[in-house]
Amino acid sequence: MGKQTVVVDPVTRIEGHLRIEAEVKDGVITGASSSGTMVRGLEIILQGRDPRDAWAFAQRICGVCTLVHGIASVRAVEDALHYPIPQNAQLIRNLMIAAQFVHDHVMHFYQLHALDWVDVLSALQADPVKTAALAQSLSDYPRSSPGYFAEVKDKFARFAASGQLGIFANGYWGNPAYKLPPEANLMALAHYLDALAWQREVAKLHAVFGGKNPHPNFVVGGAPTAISVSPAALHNGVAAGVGATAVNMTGLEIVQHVIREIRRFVDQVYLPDTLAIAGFYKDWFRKGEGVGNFLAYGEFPSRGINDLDSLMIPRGIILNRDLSTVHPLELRAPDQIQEFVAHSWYSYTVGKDQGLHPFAGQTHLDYTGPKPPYAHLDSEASYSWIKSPRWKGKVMEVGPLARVLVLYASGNQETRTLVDASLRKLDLPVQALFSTMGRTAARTLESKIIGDAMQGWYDQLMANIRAGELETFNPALWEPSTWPAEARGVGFTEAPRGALAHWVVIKDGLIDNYQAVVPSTWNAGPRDAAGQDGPYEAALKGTELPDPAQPLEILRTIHSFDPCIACAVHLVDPAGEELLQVKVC
Ligand code: NFE
Ligand code: MG
Repeated sequence: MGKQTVVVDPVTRIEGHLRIEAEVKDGVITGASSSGTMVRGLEIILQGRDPRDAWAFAQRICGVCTLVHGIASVRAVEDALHYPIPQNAQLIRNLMIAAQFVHDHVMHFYQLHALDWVDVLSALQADPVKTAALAQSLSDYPRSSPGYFAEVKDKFARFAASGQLGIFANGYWGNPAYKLPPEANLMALAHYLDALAWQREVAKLHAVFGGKNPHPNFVVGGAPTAISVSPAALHNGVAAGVGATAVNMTGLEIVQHVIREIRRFVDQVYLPDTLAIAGFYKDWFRKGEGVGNFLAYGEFPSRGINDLDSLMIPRGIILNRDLSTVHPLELRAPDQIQEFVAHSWYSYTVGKDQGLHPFAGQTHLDYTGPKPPYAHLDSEASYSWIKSPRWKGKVMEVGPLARVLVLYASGNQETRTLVDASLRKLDLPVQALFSTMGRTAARTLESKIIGDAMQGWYDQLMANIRAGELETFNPALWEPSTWPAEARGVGFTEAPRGALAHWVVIKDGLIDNYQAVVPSTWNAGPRDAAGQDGPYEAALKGTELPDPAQPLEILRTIHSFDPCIACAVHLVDPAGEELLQVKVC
């Protein structure tokens, strides 16, 4: 076999428009280019606006991680103004972020990533009795009877017989890279459908605290909801409350119900499914390794957000897969986090080879590429609307794996126990985490850790309410007349796909500069001025691609990062709307 370029554009079952071009020699990927092919411009739209409104605009960066840009934004403004928020607001934010995490991870596993591992057509060959036996051997999830699986199989068989596979169209069904037996495929198909119904329940938590989902409301200075609960109601459980926007006992009971549903689904379905499926693909714990440097900003404060010791997920850096040391990082230091545009369709006034810290960041669109639709990227020049963030010049992977590694390396006991037990079940060493399947498993494991933690935040919130502590909003610094003439701040969070921060510069009460550096920007960005591959690009190198016309292996590794390109560029290329297309030249 000679040299080929395989183009996957757009990659489907992600958010946004991503193009991958891979150079393939003798059946192995020797180099890859990752390109965000859509451009928006939220950072530009925000200039000149009231910083208290920024969250509502910033949140529209994305419709998947709908809440996290709202959180990063209000935190950035609060940081700039040294604006403390009540503890109840902190707890409500923790619960909202956590619900987003687990909702998003389950959706990624079943709706976006599962079909890289699960051959749904093979489910038509499954024996429902054997499927039930398999499911019951994995967990005590109640929807595991032979009758249930027979029903799902019949429904799917009628669907397939109609000749239209709908949401399951365009898969590489029958590809020999699929390893699950028919019964495991049927079980996963049933859980794909169950996961949709479950997500509808989880979304209610955002509606209780933020008025709606997607895109719940936020407010600079606290939580956008009053708590309205009478002491009598707390004792007899009767719903009480006034005002359509106040959280009452009914709302709090819905939140408790959602937390139970989250934990139940993770324990009974998501975690056992991940371990069972991973067991058939153990070779993928050695593939898609990537850059080996990991970064997490940290999340889930028990005190103020800048009290880093109080973060449940710690902040830190892991270099060269070395779990013996967690390195510190600083979000304000001008020489640590910088964005590069050497291979991006942007210009910098300081020149294209310079990096800029986000406080001094620039968003000047400079499209120099070919007119779409184009045959190939010019990967020697600029080839993406995504910038290339770096930490001290180094390429960093962000996301669930980064967080689980930082938790593990800093000695978090629950994480150690869970990770070690999972690896033992699979008979794998800890180094197996640095891989495509490691990323996927880490997403599940952190869902368990975060879902479990939700009960503690809920109990704390309820204890505060019982003690008469109802404050959710601090009005002290709401009026711009109380603000300094100039202020700047950074708001960080962990989004489902990784470390996220917004940097804001406020002058005379208005936004002078606003820069978002987003998880998928870190992971999907192109090469930098030094020629270092971005994380997607690095992870694809060395991957075997036995059938370039069915690049399932590219999808497995790219999907393991859970790409979101709307986030990554936060800045459409209507001409680019085509179905997944593979070009072999
Ligand atoms: Ni649009 Fe997002 C998350 C953020 S992405 S999905 O998670 O921020 O990179
Ligand atoms: Mg940006």
